[in-house]
Amino acid sequence: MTVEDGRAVKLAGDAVHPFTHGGLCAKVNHYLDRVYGEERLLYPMRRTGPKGEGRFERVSWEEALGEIAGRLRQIVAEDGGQAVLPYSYMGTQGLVQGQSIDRRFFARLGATRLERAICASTGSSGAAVTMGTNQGILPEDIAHARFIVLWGTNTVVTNLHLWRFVRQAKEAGATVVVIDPVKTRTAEAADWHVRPLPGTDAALALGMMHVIVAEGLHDADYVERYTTGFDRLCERLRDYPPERAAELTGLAAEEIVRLARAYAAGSPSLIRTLVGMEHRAHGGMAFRTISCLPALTGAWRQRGGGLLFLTAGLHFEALNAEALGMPELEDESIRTVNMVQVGRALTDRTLKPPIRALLVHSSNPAAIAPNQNLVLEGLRREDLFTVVHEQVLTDTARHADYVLPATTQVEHLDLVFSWGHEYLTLNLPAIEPVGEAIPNTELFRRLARATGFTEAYFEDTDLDLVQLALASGHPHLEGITFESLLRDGWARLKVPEGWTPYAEGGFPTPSGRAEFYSERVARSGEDPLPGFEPSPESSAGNPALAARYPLALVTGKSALHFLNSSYSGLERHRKAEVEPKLDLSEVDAAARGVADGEMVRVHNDRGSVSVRARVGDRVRPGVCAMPSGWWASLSPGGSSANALTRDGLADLGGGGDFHDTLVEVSPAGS
Ligand SMILES: Nc1nc2c(c(=O)[nH]1)N[C@H]1C(S)=C(S)[C@@H](COP(=O)(O)OP(=O)(O)OC[C@H]3O[C@@H](n4cnc5c(=O)[nH]c(N)nc54)[C@H](O)[C@@H]3O)O[C@H]1N2
Ligand SMILES: Nc1nc2c(c(=O)[nH]1)N[C@H]1C(S)=C(S)[C@@H](COP(=O)(O)OP(=O)(O)OC[C@H]3O[C@@H](n4cnc5c(=O)[nH]c(N)nc54)[C@H](O)[C@@H]3O)O[C@H]1N2
Ligand SMILES: [Mo]
Repeated sequence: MTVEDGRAVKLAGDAVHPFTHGGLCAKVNHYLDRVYGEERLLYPMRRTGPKGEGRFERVSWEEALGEIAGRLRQIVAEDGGQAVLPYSYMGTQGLVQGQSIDRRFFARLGATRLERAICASTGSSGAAVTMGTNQGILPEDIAHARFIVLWGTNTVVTNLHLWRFVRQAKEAGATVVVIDPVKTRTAEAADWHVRPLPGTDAALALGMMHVIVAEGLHDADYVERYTTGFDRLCERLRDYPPERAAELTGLAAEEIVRLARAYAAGSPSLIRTLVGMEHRAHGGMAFRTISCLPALTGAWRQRGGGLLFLTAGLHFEALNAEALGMPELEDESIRTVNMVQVGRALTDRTLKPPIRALLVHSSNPAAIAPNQNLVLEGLRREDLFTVVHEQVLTDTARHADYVLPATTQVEHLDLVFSWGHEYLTLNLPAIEPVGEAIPNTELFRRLARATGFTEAYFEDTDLDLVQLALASGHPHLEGITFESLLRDGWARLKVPEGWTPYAEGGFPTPSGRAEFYSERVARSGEDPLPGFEPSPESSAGNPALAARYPLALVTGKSALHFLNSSYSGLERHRKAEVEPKLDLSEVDAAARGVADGEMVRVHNDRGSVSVRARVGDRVRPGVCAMPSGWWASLSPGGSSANALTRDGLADLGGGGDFHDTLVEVSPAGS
């Protein structure tokens, strides 16, 4: 950051950073818009109009905190701490601002506990059944792979920095396959786009495994030494010859055979996956099943082979995150609310006690949570006391009784882990807070004081918190200190170079092997083997519903300039995206009398969204897609993608099933 006279004037990436090479993405490129833009919230404000209208008056911090603390004390006295619900997620990707003093505050209050599982938890739990962990290889090692399957991930849009290493592999002769029901920018850049019906990946993986075993393409030695349950897996695979897998996935049997052979022959072969597949009723099972492939072929043996998913586990192993959030303060008998189902929690009149106060920071549930209309119904409750700590007036903040201004990344101290690489970053404040903004930590210190909490653990400074996180003694932090981070800005966790974590087995499962068959799952009464079931909201799983709503809707992160719903409030970023569009196949468009570029209504029993149709070959018949991330208030018709999405839970890990959504599309006005 270049700062002149106390004002940030220029932002650039660090050219020597081994992962980013100084590249900034389309979102962060104009981060200073977020810092100084007109949209920025500068002062505490109190609501003066009806909820959602967005009319507020400026108040002092003292007044705001006094009244908030008073209301909280009153609610806790009448109904107990559980009447208070915290809501926060990934607004700040850092450890200090993301999960520290706030956690202590809500634990001390005895508030309802929030299950934060909307991202990566289901996939991780699924992968862990097979591998014992979600930790695969290091991202840069994708450059060593020669057959790369980008399975349910839109790398060019969501993880641009990784693309550099994919390109390196491609230049060295690698084949890049994308498995995605949607023809994304990544699919366009790949050598081969495999386009299964949404939610059928487990069937595809089983079909591939059938071919691999039938043709003897598996690594019998690896299987023998480092896996368990192969014989039982083979029994299961009998149910998935390529013809059956083809029927379930909507692919040609020939393509499944070709993919299986090419994958098994790849040397090394790598599956790169992210969260695209997990937001489904059987998302955990999909990850569990796909994770069997590299164990079956022994792809783990070679550098660049195996599976690449998340690296966050490396950071959380190394750092002492618990010293920040102090989970030991939490009373585990207190109920939890899953963040995916916040709409249900806020509108459930049978809850005892009901949620009477909602405190939101670092998240925008009105845009990112499924079943948006139910969320908004909850937020509109006049008897719900809502406080939102934000940088901009989001749709969630518009419903608040008090909106409090939050600092941005350039105004506060943080220690930033990474979901996708092994570099730890020290985030130093470059400028003084703009207006009267304060960091999340400071908000909860002040709230604790105003509420009358006197525990010493509310006094930890942000610097104390950084030091606490670094003081774990973990070998991956060897030589990494606050001073070294201050000097260098970032540090590579001390994971060995050329790390091949499971080249010789050593999976952290109960058996120490990759588990095709899971004894633990068998004991829980669930399917001990990988398998496929159609989603309860799909044409195969619910034909009656599909008769009314025949199209499967995918709402991924196809907006290049948004980070979930962050940046969608900024004019420059929104203009760059122009408008949300619905991708529709020519067949489905013609059947509905919809022309390319025409406004349509996408609808189901949960809601209705107005968008412009983009007719072409981006989706196959029976499937449609539109971006998530748009705010309802800034969308045509006042609703965005999540107004349509399902708000059930996935089979594992507590994630949502919002991609299992059926809709109908009609010309606007019909
Ligand atoms: N530009 C941008 N980048 C981002 C984000 C953003 O909002 N915008 N968000 C960040 C976050 S929080 C995350 S978690 C990551 C997520 O990164 P990704 O997982 O790469 O992104 P998604 O769009 O969630 O899903 C990826 C793809 O999965 C496909 N998909 C949906 N259902 C299925 C299915 O059943 N099978 C298969 N095979 N594919 C399916 C979608 O069509 C989509 O193209 O991105 C991060 N990066
Ligand atoms: N339909 C559909 N829904 C989805 C997804 C999808 O693919 N499709 N993806 C899901 C996924 S993977 C994820 S991760 C979630 C993301 O859910 P969230 O983490 O809630 O994502 P954001 O929309 O980025 O909201 C973060 C908010 O925090 C604010 N903020 C940023 N920094 C700070 C700070 O320091 N302090 C405070 N107080 N506020 C701050 C930002 O301004 C922004 O409004 O969405 C999920 N929802
Ligand atoms: Mo995410």
